[in-house]
Parts: sequence; C-alpha cells; structure tokens
Amino acid sequence: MRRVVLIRPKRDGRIFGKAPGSPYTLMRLASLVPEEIPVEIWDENLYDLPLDTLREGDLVGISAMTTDIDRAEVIARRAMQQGAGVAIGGVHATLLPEHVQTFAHSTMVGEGYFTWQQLIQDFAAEGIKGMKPVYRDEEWANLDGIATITDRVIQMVDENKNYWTPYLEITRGCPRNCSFCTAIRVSGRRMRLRPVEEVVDEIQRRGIKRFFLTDDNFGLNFTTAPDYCAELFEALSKLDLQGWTCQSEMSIAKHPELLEMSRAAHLDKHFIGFESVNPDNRRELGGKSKGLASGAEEAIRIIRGTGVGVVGLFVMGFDEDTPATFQAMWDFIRTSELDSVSITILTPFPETPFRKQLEQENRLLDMPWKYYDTAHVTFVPKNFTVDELREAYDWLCRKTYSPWQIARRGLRSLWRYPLSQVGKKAFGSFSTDYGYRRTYAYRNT
Ligand code: B12
Ligand code: SF4
Repeated sequence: MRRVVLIRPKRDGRIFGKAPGSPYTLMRLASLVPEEIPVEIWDENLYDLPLDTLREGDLVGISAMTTDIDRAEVIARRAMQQGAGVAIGGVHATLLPEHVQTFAHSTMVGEGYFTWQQLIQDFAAEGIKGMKPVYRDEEWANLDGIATITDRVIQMVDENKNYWTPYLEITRGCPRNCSFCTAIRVSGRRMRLRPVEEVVDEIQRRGIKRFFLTDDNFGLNFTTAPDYCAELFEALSKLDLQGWTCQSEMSIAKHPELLEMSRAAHLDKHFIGFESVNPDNRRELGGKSKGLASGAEEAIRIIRGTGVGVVGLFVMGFDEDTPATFQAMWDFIRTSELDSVSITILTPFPETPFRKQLEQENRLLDMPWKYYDTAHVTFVPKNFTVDELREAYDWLCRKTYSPWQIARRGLRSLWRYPLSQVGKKAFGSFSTDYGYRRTYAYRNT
C-alpha cells in the first residue's frame, strides 16, 4: 500500500485567500490511519486536485454530503481509472448507499470509526480485491477517546494559515426528528458527549482561537445535560479564545445562568433553528419551536440580554406556507434583533420523513443532487407553483441580504461588545451574513 488520500470535493473555493472551513471530517479520519502508512488530505477548496498522481496502491477516501455527491462521483471515477482503490463515506453514502455503490469500490455507511480501519487493513492486505462493496458502521460509538486528532494531521493541515473557521465536535446527536432533517439518521437519536478534558486538549494542540461546533443541536444540552455544560464552560473560560459559535434551539433562553457562563467561556453566537414563523408548521419542528414569532422574539431578547448573539435559521416552503408567510418572515427579520439570518428552501434530503411524503404524493422534481443545497426548489410545493416559490424566495433573500441589511445587522452585532473588543469582533459580525449571501447566490448557478 502506497498511501491513503482523503478528499473533500470543492464547494466555495478560497475567499480572500483562505477556504471558509477546515476539513474537520477528514482530519478525524486521517487520524485513524496507522502511523506507518502515509496519509494526505486533499481539499479541492484550496487547489485543483493532483488526480493524475493517483495510481495502484493508493487508497482514496472521499467524504460527501448529498449536494457534493455528483462531484464526488467525477473524482471517484477518475481515481478508479488511475488504478486507485476508492471508498466514499459521509452523509449521502450513509443515507443512500445503493446510489454510491454504483461508482465506488467501497461504500462506507455510518460514522466509520471502526470500519474505516477495517477497510485500510483489507486494502493493505489484498489491494482493491480485498475491498468489500459496503462497510456498515451502525453502532453509535461512545465518543470517549475516539479519532483523537493526531499531531501529524495538525501539522499537515495548517488550519490557521489555510482556513477562516476551524470546526470542532463537542457533542453529537439530536432526538428531535424534525420532518426535513437527517440528524437522527446521521448522528443518532442519543446525544453523545465528548469528555471535557479531550475537548480542551484538542483545542490546545490545534492552536485554534475560534471555532464553529459541528454539533447538530448543542443548545439542547442546556436542558438535557446542564452539569456537563457547566463543566465545559468552566474549562473553556480559562482558555485564551477569540470566540466560538454553535447550533442550538430556542429552549436555551430558559437557562440564563448557563448563558452567562457560556459568555464567559467565549461563546459568541448561537445559530438557532427557529425554522418558521408560521404556527401551522409546528408539527414539522420536532417540538423545539411552536413557530410563533412572538416566542422567537422573546427568546432572542433574553439570549442577547446575556451578551450572547443569535443567528436565526429559517426554512421556507412548508406545505402550510403561503405568500403571506414570506411577508411575515420579512416583517420578523426587519423588526427582530437578530445578529444574522439564514433563509433556506425546504429540501427533501434522502431518508427524511418529508421526502417519503413527497414520494408518496409524487411531488419530487427530477433534479441533479447538486441542487440539494437548500437554495433551490427541488419539489412541487403545495400552495405555490415551483416558479412562484423560487420567486418568493428570491424576493426574501434580496431584501434580507441587501448590503444595507447586512451592514445594519453587523453593526448591531458589533454593538454588543465593549470598545476594546470591536477590532477583534468586526470580521465575525459581518462574515456570517456575507456567507449566507454567497449561499443564496448558488441559487443562480
Ligand atoms: C460542518 C457542516 C457544514 C460545513 C462544512 C461541510 C464540509 N463539507 O466539511 C458547511 C457550513 C460548509 C456546511 C454547509 C452545508 N451543509 Co452542512 N453540515 C455540517 C455539520 C454541522 C457537521 C459536519 C461535520 O464536520 N461533522 C463532524 C465529523 C467528524 O463528522 P461527519 O462529517 O459526519 O463524518 C463522519 C461520518 O460521516 C464518516 N465519514 C464522513 N466522510 C467519510 C468518508 C470516508 C471515506 C469514511 C470512511 C467515513 C466518512 O466518518 C466521520 C467520522 O465519524 C453537519 C451535521 C453533522 N453533525 O454532521 C451538517 C450537514 C452535513 N450539512 C448539511 C447540509 C444540508 C448543508 C448544506 C447543503 C445546507 C446549508 N444551508 O448549510 C450546505 C451545503 C454544503 C455544500 N457542500 O455545498 C446536512 C446534510 C444532509 C445531506 N443529506 O446531505 C447535515 C447532515 C446537517 C443536517 N442535520 O441536515 N455544512
Ligand atoms: S432540532 Fe435541528 S438537528 Fe435536531 S432534528 Fe430538528 S433540525 Fe435536525
């Protein structure tokens, strides 16, 4: 065996010289490769991949979510032509293995903590012949001591030089099962927690000062594991961090003490899945929100009152939505005190209850997977034509991501900090909305 090459297909490329987020998934997987086997991480956001250097004896592992899978297929076919062994894993392979099997030697279903090492052994022993068509890692592994990022990987990636935002996993899982979300199938229903000392050790060894949590719903831990959160915040408050952000739900507003502690732990912003301001959609939201604008406004006020910022995540195009929902959404965005806003179009990802419903009702549009980026309409909506929903979404995004609105929210966000921190916080106060403006722009590609 010559080497292991782990690949992330391109999405954003470089923005002002760096790629937006570090290849965290690949860093964890590379750390599971035995020290005696050379391993490389290729991130197509940073450069054109040197695919012509691949040959027999190379084991290629590609990570892809649904929207990247078409690009992953192109890379996989080329790597196979060059004689390399190809394995594809990640969200899409986990949800639709029968699709991925058509263009990879091995399809890696699940978290890969055990099967990835098994595959490496099989490949080292017998090359492509030894690779099984499917490896299933269906056990929800305990996160203690698993795939600890090694120093060899930390040096290889050079996160501070190449990436704007490092990622970090602290917890994994979400029991909510919202009708449009894959978390329960990809990360599991049970919330799993990494030991606090391992989290601290990883931050220190990686030398990162800012990070975005990969946790599906970190905020739920405020309710289900308050002691763990307190221990974590206590430990992080002692580190020299610039700030970090996480995905959450509005129930954190019921825990002002933990919010205060999180602020001291340098937690800067919660990305909160409010999802909708139409109460008729509450059934779709897994019990985390009632879809009431007044409830969301109150939660935002309480959370921001503790000095922590709020990014509102909203989904448009539910069956109960009408043109009036778009107007209500815009009114809410205009008048609420959000620091940034993400508006996406409901997307029927494989294996979600929403997709199953659409299949039964014959409402799926036949579109390439690359349009599953939450900025395109991929199904026939109920109260709109496809064009009407697209236009309504365009209308809302143009208003929400106008330079004026971005500046207004960015300045409001910056206002939260004491004057001494303004320089340090300026980038983060505007970059989130700028990133969403770019995501929305994919709509036109
Ligand atoms: C960080 C993140 C991002 C980042 C970067 C993603 C990247 N490519 O690195 C950003 C912000 C760019 C992003 C964007 C989007 N994301 Co995103 N994102 C995540 C998030 C929160 C964490 C991923 C992560 O790093 N996890 C930690 C690592 C350690 O775990 P992992 O990636 O799952 O990998 C493990 C296994 O899957 C497996 N594995 C993965 N790859 C491979 C490969 C091999 C060879 C093997 C053996 C194993 C293996 O092993 C790993 C270790 O256990 C996940 C939710 C989640 N918790 O996973 C959503 C998630 C992946 N994103 C999702 C979506 C929908 C999007 C967007 C389309 C929508 C949007 N509006 O944000 C965009 C589009 C991205 C694009 N490519 O165009 C969905 C994907 C659904 C789907 N069917 O594809 C997820 C699952 C969220 C959700 N709950 O619905 N995302
Ligand atoms: S609460 Fe968030 S992560 Fe959990 S199922 Fe709902 S959308 Fe997914």
